[in-house]
Amino acid sequence: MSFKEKYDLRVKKIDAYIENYLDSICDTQPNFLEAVKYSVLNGGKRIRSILCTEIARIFGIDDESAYGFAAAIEFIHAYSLVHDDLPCMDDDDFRRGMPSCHKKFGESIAVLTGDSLLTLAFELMADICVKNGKNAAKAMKYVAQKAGLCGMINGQVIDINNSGNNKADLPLLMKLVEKKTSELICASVVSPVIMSGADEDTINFYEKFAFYLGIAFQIRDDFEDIDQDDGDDGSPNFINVLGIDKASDYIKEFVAKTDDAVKKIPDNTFIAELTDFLFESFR
Ligand code: GRG
Repeated sequence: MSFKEKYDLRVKKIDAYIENYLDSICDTQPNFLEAVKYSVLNGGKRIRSILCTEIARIFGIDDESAYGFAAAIEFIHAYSLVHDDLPCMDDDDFRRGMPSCHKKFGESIAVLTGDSLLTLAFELMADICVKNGKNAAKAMKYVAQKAGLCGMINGQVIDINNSGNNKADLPLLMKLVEKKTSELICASVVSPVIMSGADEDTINFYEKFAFYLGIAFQIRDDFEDIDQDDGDDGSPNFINVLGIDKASDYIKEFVAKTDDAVKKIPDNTFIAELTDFLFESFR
């Protein structure tokens, strides 16, 4: 099977899991369920959930727990995008090539869609904790820390605090990106490692891998924004802080660190193919 076929199959499996889950638990207003499904399922690369299920496979985690955590992290990611697009945040009319949630369903429904997705994520992970006990609870706490007050939301606050700051430097940008982008990627990679009961050194290794991958992923996203002429929204990014040449060098540095880490992951064929696919034009 080609990498593309393997990847598409995984996206299909995650999407089927998410759709099934939403249909099985939801007795809510039809327009609201439509907004929730629209925000999670319409497009998106599913990088976080694919990383989560693949690392879970490597660590021998059962499918129910792996898909539960993967879907929960996809819910958190989707909530962050819905809220980020709101007029009071980034004010984006489009997401994944389609009208953003508030453009299609109105602002009140978009706020509630994000709220529900975040709440659902914890309902779903809690189900797994009930079945799997302490290590799953530790993994859920880890996801909460990476997504919350000191994690991704903190990154969004750093971003808002620095909107229009044209004197932002690399340390500030790295802090912003570590929080806003890397931490949720870290939650995706490390939560199955924690669920497996792995030791501190192993957890630290996968945290580093996710950090390198997250930074490289964000620089890639910044390059894609200039390609799509969607570049400068006034927030610090790798292109406006470093310039194109230094940003190209910087992404190569982080892709190399990611590649080195991938080599140390056991049974790494798919992860290596995935990072090749993401970064092939940046080596
Ligand atoms: C509102 C709490 C809150 C946080 C918002 C995620 C985010 C923080 C803002 C969105 C804008 C942005 C560029 C975030 C950086 C992370 C990132 C690259 C998101 C896009 O992730 P992809 O490319 O998206 O995986 P898809 O659509 O493929 O799922």
